[in-house]
Amino acid sequence: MVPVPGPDPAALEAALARELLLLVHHHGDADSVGCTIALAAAFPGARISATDGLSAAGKVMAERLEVEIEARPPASWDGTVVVVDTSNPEHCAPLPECNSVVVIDHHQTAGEWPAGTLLIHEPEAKSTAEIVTRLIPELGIELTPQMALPLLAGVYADTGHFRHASSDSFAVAHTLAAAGGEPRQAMVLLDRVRPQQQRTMFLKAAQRLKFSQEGKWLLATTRTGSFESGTARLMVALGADVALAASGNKKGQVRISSRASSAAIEAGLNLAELLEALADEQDGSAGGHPGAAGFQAQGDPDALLAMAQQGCVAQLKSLAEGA
Ligand SMILES: [Mn+2]
Repeated sequence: MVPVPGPDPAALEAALARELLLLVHHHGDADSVGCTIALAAAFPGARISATDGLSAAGKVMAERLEVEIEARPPASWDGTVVVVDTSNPEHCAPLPECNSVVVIDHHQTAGEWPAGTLLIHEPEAKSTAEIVTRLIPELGIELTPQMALPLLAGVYADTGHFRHASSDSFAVAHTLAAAGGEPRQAMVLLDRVRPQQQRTMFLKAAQRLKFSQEGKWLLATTRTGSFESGTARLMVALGADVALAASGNKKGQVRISSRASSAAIEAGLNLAELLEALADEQDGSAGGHPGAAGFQAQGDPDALLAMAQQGCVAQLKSLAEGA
Protein backbone atom coordinates (compact mmCIF):
# COMPACT_ATOMS: atom_id res chain seq x y z
CA MET A 1 0.00 0.00 0.00
CA VAL A 2 1.21 3.51 -0.78
CA PRO A 3 1.62 5.88 2.17
CA VAL A 4 -0.96 8.59 2.79
CA PRO A 5 0.23 11.93 1.40
CA GLY A 6 -0.85 15.16 2.98
CA PRO A 7 -0.42 17.46 5.89
CA ASP A 8 2.35 17.58 8.46
CA PRO A 9 1.94 14.42 10.59
CA ALA A 10 2.40 16.32 13.87
CA ALA A 11 -0.30 18.86 12.96
CA LEU A 12 -2.62 16.05 11.91
CA GLU A 13 -2.01 14.11 15.10
CA ALA A 14 -2.67 17.22 17.20
CA ALA A 15 -5.91 17.91 15.33
CA LEU A 16 -7.09 14.32 15.77
CA ALA A 17 -6.24 14.39 19.49
CA ARG A 18 -9.04 16.90 20.03
CA GLU A 19 -12.71 16.02 20.37
CA LEU A 20 -13.87 14.82 16.96
CA LEU A 21 -17.00 15.50 14.98
CA LEU A 22 -17.07 13.23 11.91
CA LEU A 23 -19.11 14.56 9.01
CA VAL A 24 -20.76 12.59 6.23
CA HIS A 25 -21.55 14.41 2.97
CA HIS A 26 -25.11 15.12 1.80
CA HIS A 27 -27.02 11.93 1.05
CA GLY A 28 -24.11 10.05 2.68
CA ASP A 29 -23.14 6.94 0.75
CA ALA A 30 -21.54 3.67 1.89
CA ASP A 31 -18.00 5.03 1.46
CA SER A 32 -18.55 8.11 3.61
CA VAL A 33 -20.62 6.30 6.24
CA GLY A 34 -18.13 3.40 6.36
CA CYS A 35 -15.22 5.82 6.87
CA THR A 36 -16.91 7.71 9.70
CA ILE A 37 -17.90 4.48 11.46
CA ALA A 38 -14.30 3.24 11.27
CA LEU A 39 -12.91 6.57 12.46
CA ALA A 40 -15.37 6.64 15.36
CA ALA A 41 -14.07 3.19 16.35
CA ALA A 42 -10.47 4.41 16.05
CA PHE A 43 -11.21 7.55 18.08
CA PRO A 44 -13.66 6.53 20.82
CA GLY A 45 -15.94 9.35 21.82
CA ALA A 46 -16.07 10.83 18.33
CA ARG A 47 -19.52 11.84 17.17
CA ILE A 48 -20.85 11.19 13.66
CA SER A 49 -23.25 13.51 11.95
CA ALA A 50 -25.01 13.52 8.60
CA THR A 51 -25.33 16.90 6.87
CA ASP A 52 -28.33 16.28 4.63
CA GLY A 53 -29.61 12.75 5.00
CA LEU A 54 -28.10 9.39 4.15
CA SER A 55 -28.41 7.29 1.01
CA ALA A 56 -30.31 4.01 1.31
CA ALA A 57 -26.97 2.15 1.45
CA GLY A 58 -25.58 4.51 4.10
CA LYS A 59 -28.71 4.17 6.22
CA VAL A 60 -28.72 0.37 6.04
CA MET A 61 -25.04 0.21 6.99
CA ALA A 62 -25.47 2.43 10.04
CA GLU A 63 -28.54 0.45 11.15
CA ARG A 64 -26.89 -2.94 10.75
CA LEU A 65 -23.78 -1.84 12.62
CA GLU A 66 -25.95 -0.13 15.25
CA VAL A 67 -24.09 3.14 14.93
CA GLU A 68 -25.88 6.33 15.68
CA ILE A 69 -25.53 9.07 13.10
CA GLU A 70 -26.92 12.44 14.13
CA ALA A 71 -29.22 14.07 11.59
CA ARG A 72 -27.64 17.55 11.79
CA PRO A 73 -24.24 18.78 12.95
CA PRO A 74 -24.11 21.37 15.73
CA ALA A 75 -23.69 24.98 14.59
CA SER A 76 -20.21 25.15 16.10
CA TRP A 77 -17.63 22.67 17.34
CA ASP A 78 -14.84 23.14 19.88
CA GLY A 79 -12.66 20.24 18.79
CA THR A 80 -11.85 19.11 15.25
CA VAL A 81 -14.32 18.55 12.43
CA VAL A 82 -13.29 15.65 10.18
CA VAL A 83 -15.03 15.66 6.81
CA VAL A 84 -14.77 12.48 4.75
CA ASP A 85 -15.41 11.67 1.11
CA THR A 86 -16.36 15.28 0.33
CA SER A 87 -14.63 17.33 -2.36
CA ASN A 88 -16.35 20.61 -1.67
CA PRO A 89 -17.69 22.36 1.48
CA GLU A 90 -21.01 22.84 -0.34
CA HIS A 91 -21.50 19.09 -0.27
CA CYS A 92 -21.48 19.00 3.52
CA ALA A 93 -22.96 22.43 4.26
CA PRO A 94 -23.58 23.74 6.83
CA LEU A 95 -20.01 23.18 7.99
CA PRO A 96 -19.97 23.88 11.76
CA GLU A 97 -18.09 26.91 12.98
CA CYS A 98 -14.71 25.39 13.92
CA ASN A 99 -11.04 26.42 13.91
CA SER A 100 -9.73 22.91 13.21
CA VAL A 101 -10.90 21.04 10.09
CA VAL A 102 -9.50 17.86 8.54
CA VAL A 103 -10.71 16.72 5.12
CA ILE A 104 -10.08 13.20 3.80
CA ASP A 105 -11.15 12.80 0.20
CA HIS A 106 -10.55 10.99 -3.06
CA HIS A 107 -12.55 13.07 -5.56
CA GLN A 108 -10.83 14.62 -8.55
CA THR A 109 -10.59 18.23 -7.41
CA ALA A 110 -10.59 19.67 -3.92
CA GLY A 111 -12.82 22.70 -3.35
CA GLU A 112 -12.19 25.82 -1.26
CA TRP A 113 -12.00 24.71 2.36
CA PRO A 114 -11.52 27.17 5.25
CA ALA A 115 -7.96 28.48 5.68
CA GLY A 116 -5.86 26.12 7.78
CA THR A 117 -7.79 23.01 6.78
CA LEU A 118 -5.63 19.89 6.89
CA LEU A 119 -6.36 18.26 3.56
CA ILE A 120 -5.64 14.61 2.82
CA HIS A 121 -6.53 14.52 -0.85
CA GLU A 122 -5.79 11.50 -2.97
CA PRO A 123 -7.61 11.56 -6.30
CA GLU A 124 -5.97 8.28 -7.36
CA ALA A 125 -7.70 6.37 -4.54
CA LYS A 126 -10.86 4.62 -5.69
CA SER A 127 -12.57 5.17 -2.34
CA THR A 128 -12.01 7.29 0.74
CA ALA A 129 -12.07 4.01 2.67
CA GLU A 130 -8.74 3.15 1.02
CA ILE A 131 -7.15 6.35 2.35
CA VAL A 132 -8.60 5.81 5.84
CA THR A 133 -7.34 2.20 5.85
CA ARG A 134 -3.78 3.45 5.32
CA LEU A 135 -4.19 6.43 7.63
CA ILE A 136 -5.33 4.57 10.77
CA PRO A 137 -2.19 2.37 11.15
CA GLU A 138 0.00 5.36 10.22
CA LEU A 139 -1.45 7.12 13.26
CA GLY A 140 -0.31 4.18 15.38
CA ILE A 141 -3.81 2.78 15.82
CA GLU A 142 -4.42 -0.90 15.23
CA LEU A 143 -7.07 -1.77 12.66
CA THR A 144 -9.78 -3.77 14.40
CA PRO A 145 -12.58 -5.82 12.79
CA GLN A 146 -14.96 -3.08 13.91
CA MET A 147 -13.08 -0.63 11.65
CA ALA A 148 -12.18 -3.08 8.90
CA LEU A 149 -15.73 -4.24 8.13
CA PRO A 150 -17.31 -0.85 7.30
CA LEU A 151 -14.14 0.19 5.44
CA LEU A 152 -14.23 -2.95 3.31
CA ALA A 153 -17.89 -2.26 2.55
CA GLY A 154 -16.85 1.27 1.50
CA VAL A 155 -14.21 -0.15 -0.86
CA TYR A 156 -16.76 -2.60 -2.32
CA ALA A 157 -19.29 0.16 -2.86
CA ASP A 158 -17.03 2.78 -4.43
CA THR A 159 -15.16 0.36 -6.69
CA GLY A 160 -18.46 -1.11 -7.96
CA HIS A 161 -17.58 -4.41 -6.29
CA PHE A 162 -14.00 -4.13 -7.66
CA ARG A 163 -15.02 -3.51 -11.26
CA HIS A 164 -13.27 -0.11 -11.06
CA ALA A 165 -10.65 -1.14 -8.52
CA SER A 166 -6.96 -0.27 -8.76
CA SER A 167 -4.24 -2.66 -7.61
CA ASP A 168 -4.07 -0.59 -4.43
CA SER A 169 -7.79 -1.24 -3.82
CA PHE A 170 -6.94 -4.94 -3.70
CA ALA A 171 -3.99 -4.35 -1.39
CA VAL A 172 -6.25 -2.35 0.93
CA ALA A 173 -8.97 -4.99 0.74
CA HIS A 174 -6.44 -7.62 1.73
CA THR A 175 -5.30 -5.52 4.69
CA LEU A 176 -8.91 -5.08 5.77
CA ALA A 177 -9.77 -8.76 5.39
CA ALA A 178 -6.63 -9.69 7.35
CA ALA A 179 -7.67 -7.23 10.07
CA GLY A 180 -10.98 -9.06 10.50
CA GLY A 181 -13.20 -7.40 7.91
CA GLU A 182 -14.95 -10.54 6.75
CA PRO A 183 -15.46 -10.16 2.96
CA ARG A 184 -18.81 -11.91 2.82
CA GLN A 185 -20.12 -9.88 5.77
CA ALA A 186 -18.97 -6.63 4.16
CA MET A 187 -20.96 -7.51 1.07
CA VAL A 188 -24.02 -8.41 3.12
CA LEU A 189 -23.71 -5.01 4.79
CA LEU A 190 -24.49 -3.45 1.41
CA ASP A 191 -27.36 -5.77 0.51
CA ARG A 192 -30.69 -4.08 0.40
CA VAL A 193 -34.05 -5.68 0.10
CA ARG A 194 -36.29 -3.44 -1.96
CA PRO A 195 -39.69 -2.58 -0.52
CA GLN A 196 -42.39 -5.07 -1.42
CA GLN A 197 -44.32 -2.50 -3.42
CA GLN A 198 -41.30 -2.07 -5.69
CA ARG A 199 -40.76 -5.81 -6.07
CA THR A 200 -44.45 -6.29 -6.95
CA MET A 201 -44.13 -3.59 -9.61
CA PHE A 202 -41.05 -5.31 -11.08
CA LEU A 203 -42.80 -8.67 -11.20
CA LYS A 204 -45.86 -7.15 -12.89
CA ALA A 205 -43.58 -5.48 -15.43
CA ALA A 206 -41.96 -8.87 -16.03
CA GLN A 207 -45.39 -10.41 -16.67
CA ARG A 208 -46.04 -7.80 -19.36
CA LEU A 209 -42.59 -8.08 -20.93
CA LYS A 210 -42.41 -8.54 -24.72
CA PHE A 211 -39.26 -9.20 -26.64
CA SER A 212 -38.00 -9.61 -30.16
CA GLN A 213 -34.75 -10.47 -31.84
CA GLU A 214 -33.11 -8.10 -34.29
CA GLY A 215 -30.16 -9.90 -35.85
CA LYS A 216 -28.08 -10.98 -32.88
CA TRP A 217 -29.67 -8.42 -30.53
CA LEU A 218 -32.49 -9.03 -28.07
CA LEU A 219 -34.86 -6.11 -27.56
CA ALA A 220 -37.28 -6.15 -24.60
CA THR A 221 -40.09 -3.73 -23.77
CA THR A 222 -42.64 -3.48 -21.01
CA ARG A 223 -45.20 -1.22 -19.37
CA THR A 224 -44.99 -0.43 -15.67
CA GLY A 225 -46.60 1.86 -13.11
CA SER A 226 -43.30 3.36 -11.92
CA PHE A 227 -39.63 2.44 -11.25
CA GLU A 228 -39.00 2.52 -15.02
CA SER A 229 -35.23 2.70 -14.75
CA GLY A 230 -34.97 -0.18 -12.29
CA THR A 231 -37.30 -2.19 -14.53
CA ALA A 232 -35.19 -1.50 -17.62
CA ARG A 233 -32.01 -2.40 -15.76
CA LEU A 234 -33.52 -5.69 -14.59
CA MET A 235 -34.58 -6.58 -18.15
CA VAL A 236 -30.95 -6.22 -19.23
CA ALA A 237 -29.97 -8.42 -16.28
CA LEU A 238 -32.44 -11.01 -17.62
CA GLY A 239 -30.65 -11.04 -20.96
CA ALA A 240 -31.96 -8.17 -23.10
CA ASP A 241 -29.44 -6.14 -25.12
CA VAL A 242 -31.83 -3.22 -25.16
CA ALA A 243 -34.63 -2.67 -22.66
CA LEU A 244 -37.37 -0.05 -22.69
CA ALA A 245 -39.79 0.42 -19.79
CA ALA A 246 -42.64 2.90 -20.14
CA SER A 247 -45.12 4.33 -17.68
CA GLY A 248 -48.03 6.69 -18.10
CA ASN A 249 -50.22 8.50 -15.58
CA LYS A 250 -53.73 9.95 -15.60
CA LYS A 251 -52.41 13.38 -16.58
CA GLY A 252 -51.05 11.90 -19.80
CA GLN A 253 -47.42 12.14 -18.70
CA VAL A 254 -45.33 9.36 -20.15
CA ARG A 255 -41.91 8.28 -18.98
CA ILE A 256 -39.64 5.86 -20.76
CA SER A 257 -36.43 4.57 -19.31
CA SER A 258 -33.93 2.60 -21.34
CA ARG A 259 -30.86 0.48 -20.70
CA ALA A 260 -28.48 -1.40 -22.95
CA SER A 261 -26.07 -4.31 -22.49
CA SER A 262 -22.34 -3.53 -22.61
CA ALA A 263 -22.12 -5.46 -25.89
CA ALA A 264 -24.74 -3.21 -27.51
CA ILE A 265 -23.08 -0.04 -26.17
CA GLU A 266 -19.73 -1.24 -27.44
CA ALA A 267 -21.24 -1.95 -30.85
CA GLY A 268 -22.32 1.71 -30.99
CA LEU A 269 -25.93 1.74 -29.78
CA ASN A 270 -26.77 5.18 -28.39
CA LEU A 271 -29.98 5.37 -26.36
CA ALA A 272 -29.52 9.03 -25.41
CA GLU A 273 -29.38 9.99 -29.10
CA LEU A 274 -32.39 7.83 -29.86
CA LEU A 275 -34.58 9.21 -27.07
CA GLU A 276 -33.43 12.79 -27.71
CA ALA A 277 -34.56 12.43 -31.34
CA LEU A 278 -37.91 11.09 -30.14
CA ALA A 279 -38.22 13.97 -27.67
CA ASP A 280 -37.62 16.51 -30.47
CA GLU A 281 -40.30 14.85 -32.55
CA GLN A 282 -42.82 14.52 -29.71
CA ASP A 283 -42.19 17.81 -27.93
CA GLY A 284 -40.81 16.00 -24.88
CA SER A 285 -37.50 15.96 -23.07
CA ALA A 286 -34.79 13.34 -22.89
CA GLY A 287 -31.26 12.84 -21.71
CA GLY A 288 -28.73 10.36 -20.46
CA HIS A 289 -25.89 8.27 -21.75
CA PRO A 290 -25.46 5.82 -24.63
CA GLY A 291 -26.32 2.88 -22.37
CA ALA A 292 -28.88 4.48 -20.06
CA ALA A 293 -31.29 7.21 -21.06
CA GLY A 294 -34.68 8.58 -20.10
CA PHE A 295 -37.54 10.27 -21.92
CA GLN A 296 -40.61 12.23 -20.86
CA ALA A 297 -43.52 13.63 -22.85
CA GLN A 298 -47.28 14.02 -22.93
CA GLY A 299 -49.05 11.32 -24.84
CA ASP A 300 -50.04 7.69 -25.06
CA PRO A 301 -47.52 5.39 -23.35
CA ASP A 302 -48.08 2.46 -25.72
CA ALA A 303 -47.72 4.65 -28.80
CA LEU A 304 -44.57 6.36 -27.50
CA LEU A 305 -43.10 3.03 -26.42
CA ALA A 306 -43.76 1.65 -29.92
CA MET A 307 -41.97 4.65 -31.46
CA ALA A 308 -38.96 4.24 -29.17
CA GLN A 309 -38.95 0.55 -30.03
CA GLN A 310 -38.94 1.31 -33.76
CA GLY A 311 -36.02 3.67 -33.20
CA CYS A 312 -34.14 0.88 -31.42
CA VAL A 313 -34.84 -1.58 -34.21
CA ALA A 314 -33.53 0.91 -36.76
CA GLN A 315 -30.38 1.53 -34.71
CA LEU A 316 -29.78 -2.18 -34.15
CA LYS A 317 -30.18 -2.82 -37.91
CA SER A 318 -27.62 -0.14 -38.71
CA LEU A 319 -25.23 -1.66 -36.13
CA ALA A 320 -25.61 -5.01 -37.86
CA GLU A 321 -24.82 -3.43 -41.24
CA GLY A 322 -21.85 -1.56 -39.81
CA ALA A 323 -20.43 -4.74 -38.27
MN1 LIG B 1 -16.26 7.93 -2.16
